[in-house]
Amino acid sequence: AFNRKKIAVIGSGFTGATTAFILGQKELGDIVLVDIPQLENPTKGKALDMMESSPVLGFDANITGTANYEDIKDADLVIITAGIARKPGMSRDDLVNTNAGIMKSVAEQVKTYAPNSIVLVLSNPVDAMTYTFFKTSGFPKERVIGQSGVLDTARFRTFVAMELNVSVEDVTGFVLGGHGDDMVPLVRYSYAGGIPLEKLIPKDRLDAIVERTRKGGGEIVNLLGNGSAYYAPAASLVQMAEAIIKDKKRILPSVALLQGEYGYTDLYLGVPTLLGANGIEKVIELDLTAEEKAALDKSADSVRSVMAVLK
Ligand code: PYR
Repeated sequence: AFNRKKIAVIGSGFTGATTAFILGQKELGDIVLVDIPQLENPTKGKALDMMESSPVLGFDANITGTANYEDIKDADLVIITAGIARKPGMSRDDLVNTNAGIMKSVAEQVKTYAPNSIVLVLSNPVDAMTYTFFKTSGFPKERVIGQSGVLDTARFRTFVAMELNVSVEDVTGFVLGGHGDDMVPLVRYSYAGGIPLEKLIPKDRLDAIVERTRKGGGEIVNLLGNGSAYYAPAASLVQMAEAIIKDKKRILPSVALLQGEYGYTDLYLGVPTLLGANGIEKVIELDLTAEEKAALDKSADSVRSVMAVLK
């Protein structure tokens, strides 16, 4: 029999719901949207509302809402968006204690009901939360993956396309490191239509784009006034989900467990990876200049100091 993939989305807030909606539209599988018992009815309502859009938009996917983790049984892919979001004035790191508690309880449930799933983590601070899921679940590292670089690169690509007035599709970007203000956008590896950006954009403008990318999450937090970004984060999760579900072997940045790569050990950090049916099939290592490595070290130190709060 040909079965649709089963995708569980944990957390039915703006990000989780948007993710489910895009997954449905792309017909990547049947979707179970999960939230806490106090939100059971709103979660069921959002799922049913999405289902009712499917005849109009023209997609087939069962989308259901639940507060019962048994409903994620044998999911192929689990996407975790659960947790509180930051408000203006907060950094992602201010969320660490609250969201670590949530992440541990989610990890126990996923381990019980979907022990063979591949897991994508979005909850912030994402590097530390991905590590928390990894430790709590005992899943192999290939199957515990965080999302940050696809989003950070998407922001970079957007700003470059706006600057050059060219298609976003022709712009590639490359961001390494933790999902914080000291992430490392690598201009040297970024192109528009195959042309290095350094040949197309003056240095001061490019520096400004790098800076805006670093603070891109905060820019949205300040504009929204009460919560953080969700459209671009959801789209980024779906791109990673698609790479895995369709075994596309895409080279995308992931938050991956490093065991020696880039000189770091026992640390989840954003690096280029090969994503396919087995999850992270490879961490791609690059030669970095001394300056780039120093920037990455600084970002890794920031992630470690957040992790230290947890221990
Ligand atoms: C961001 O918008 O970058 C988040 O981390 C939510």
